[in-house]
Amino acid sequence: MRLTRYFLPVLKETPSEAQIVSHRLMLRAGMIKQASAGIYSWLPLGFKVLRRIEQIVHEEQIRAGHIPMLMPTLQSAELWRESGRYDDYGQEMLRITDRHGRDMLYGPTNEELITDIFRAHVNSYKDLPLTLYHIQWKFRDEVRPRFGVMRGREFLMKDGYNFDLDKEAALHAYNRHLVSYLRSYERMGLQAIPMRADGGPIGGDYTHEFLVLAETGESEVFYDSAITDLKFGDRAVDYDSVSECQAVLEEFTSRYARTDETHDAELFAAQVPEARQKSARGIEVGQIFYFGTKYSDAMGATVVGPDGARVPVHMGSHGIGVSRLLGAIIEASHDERGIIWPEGVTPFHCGIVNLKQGDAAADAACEALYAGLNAKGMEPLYDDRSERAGAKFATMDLIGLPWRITVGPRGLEKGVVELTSRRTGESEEMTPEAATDRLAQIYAAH
Ligand code: P5A
Repeated sequence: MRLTRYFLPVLKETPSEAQIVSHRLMLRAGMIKQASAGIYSWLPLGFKVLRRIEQIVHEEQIRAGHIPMLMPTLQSAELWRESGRYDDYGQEMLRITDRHGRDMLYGPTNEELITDIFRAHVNSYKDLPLTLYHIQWKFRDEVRPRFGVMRGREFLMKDGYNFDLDKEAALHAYNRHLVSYLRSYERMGLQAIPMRADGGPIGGDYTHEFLVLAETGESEVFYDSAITDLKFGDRAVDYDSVSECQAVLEEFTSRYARTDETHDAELFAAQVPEARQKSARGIEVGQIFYFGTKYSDAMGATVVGPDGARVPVHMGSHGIGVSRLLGAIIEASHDERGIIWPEGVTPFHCGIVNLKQGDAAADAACEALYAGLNAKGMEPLYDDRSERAGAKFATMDLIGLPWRITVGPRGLEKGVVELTSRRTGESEEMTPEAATDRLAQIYAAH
């Protein structure tokens, strides 16, 4: 993409309404624009990152054997009356009446809708296990929407639902989700720690939240600091293997890590050596639940079991806060100049800065680099504006592309350009071909 043809409305001023750094930087970098309280338009740069995060979530869900689909945002109140949640959900649910006087709602989550699909089409235990998921907009009329996309009213969530014959099989689905979530967050450059939490309006008392530690997080958390040494890495886990998934769950959840909802000070003191007792704040980027037959009992979702009798299915649901993740990643990865995108989610693979737009050699070298990077499957953002070098660098630093190639007449006389890491600030001179190859190598790992 050439910057002169792109739509990147960066702001010079720091927006006063934004209290936390991710919100400020998303506004300044022209990624989002507030449409109304807690509701945002995704401008091209923000939309690109959102799509990259979605793509990682899709790939990892499909790898785990979960099946993508799409349910609507608007739902009928009838199903929610069946489960009993229409009244329970309270003010957070946006209720709508259509022209025929029918009660509708903008879905805050989809347990009812998916259970209705299941009961209409699945009849036998032979069709289990089954896990369906989608990535769809949700609406929760939060009392205090704040921090930009972090606590929105309209937000994008990946929500998955497992249907299993018994508790044991459903717990395997739970573990499978835990493994796939660990992989997904690490691909986004994040460490998200599973912590024992509370079921809230979704239900069930077996649930973990995934938290990214950050001072601006809304949750208070207590944990054994040894947990922060755990890495999922690139290990291969067989998602069909009960023991392999169970082993990962045990490795990542056996140490004390809880949100304030389930924190037990006595247990914390007894289990964790004092030097490793940490309390901090965290951003909840996902949550997994096992709630057994809560919805299948209420809505009559049964299957014919192996002995011919009908039994209610065991269920769980599993969510990732896709739009919130942009905020969480920025909170975890920025400096005073702007965002620093991890390679896994960056909107463009690198920036090309032309120090002397209009200089024949510099322009030609930038064009050749641009074509070469594209030919290797990368997407560069070429700053081809007639701006001062300082302004070009400031824009690149603000929008946070992990790599920048700087092209100027002086370097070109020696046949070199400069490759700079946004994270370390280190620069290296090399030929344009070498820079392209180096980036191709870096991105092959992502
Ligand atoms: C699990 C999937 C559920 O709704 N039902 C379907 C279950 N869980 S949850 O924990 O309530 O939400 C899942 C994730 O969505 C994100 N999230 C939000 N993101 C932005 N703004 C909000 N107002 C908001 N509310 C929830 C969180 O990341 C949460 O973990």
